[in-house]
Amino acid sequence: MQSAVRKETGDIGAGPCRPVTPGEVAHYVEHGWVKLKGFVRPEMVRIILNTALKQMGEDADSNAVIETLAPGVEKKIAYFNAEYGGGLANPPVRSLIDHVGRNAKLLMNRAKPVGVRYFSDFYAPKLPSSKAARHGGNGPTSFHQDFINFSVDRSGGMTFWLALEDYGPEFGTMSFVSGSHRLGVLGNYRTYQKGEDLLDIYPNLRTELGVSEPMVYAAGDVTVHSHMTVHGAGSNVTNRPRWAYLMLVQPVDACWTGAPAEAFDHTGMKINEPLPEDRFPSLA
Ligand SMILES: O=C(O)CCC(=O)C(=O)O
Repeated sequence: MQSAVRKETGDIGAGPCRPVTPGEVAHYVEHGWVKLKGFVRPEMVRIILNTALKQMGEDADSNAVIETLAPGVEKKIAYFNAEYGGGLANPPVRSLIDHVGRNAKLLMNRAKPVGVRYFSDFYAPKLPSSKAARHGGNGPTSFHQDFINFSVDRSGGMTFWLALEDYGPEFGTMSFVSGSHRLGVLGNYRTYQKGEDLLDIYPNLRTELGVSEPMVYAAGDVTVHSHMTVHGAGSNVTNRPRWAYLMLVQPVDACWTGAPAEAFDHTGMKINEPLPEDRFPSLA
């Protein structure tokens, strides 16, 4: 059943990206994901790609190796080589993150509107599968949901996935299971057995909901997915990295559950309280 789209989108002003349209909000509400063509301006895409190249090298594999994210949680995953983006401290990128927050508020579409806060930003290059990689990140992205990894007490969070160059399916672009954002929590990808993913555990999703074609992105295109939406990607079978920059937001009233968090350091945080404003600023 499609929820009603509750808010007017309106003009959010000129900036590093365009505003989402009412049609895009309706698509996100119905399917749990949406593609925003030409969302980020080319100058901003260039700034982000240049910063990523400086931090990670042309091969996207020259950044420092970090072994663990939290006790018992390995950083190395097949999906991509994640590197913190530091966007809040970089004025032009901070401006993009602020606009992402304002657009996320429109997409979130809560009946009683709430604000949106920054959650994280990182580069997520998928490395070529034909080459050895110091960080991993050169495999497929198993079909999964994000929500359970984030240790927050409510859904509503979403990821803006920005393509920094033009990429088709051969680079390992994402597919989405439309409508899966309404299914509840389906497990943590870290529990999957080797070679298994969420669609092996819940095979009915393929037939009952269907899996989208892998996305085709031009530089500056964004897909937004709810942290409840099942998504995955193939390997990058080209000979160069697939550069993406991810900006994640949460509803402002989301509270830390107290579970050890792999996405952030919970030092000083209080169980059942909203994420602290100094590290997770309100954006909209
Ligand atoms: O970039 C990918 O291949 C996967 C991205 C992803 O899993 C996410 O944004 O949650």
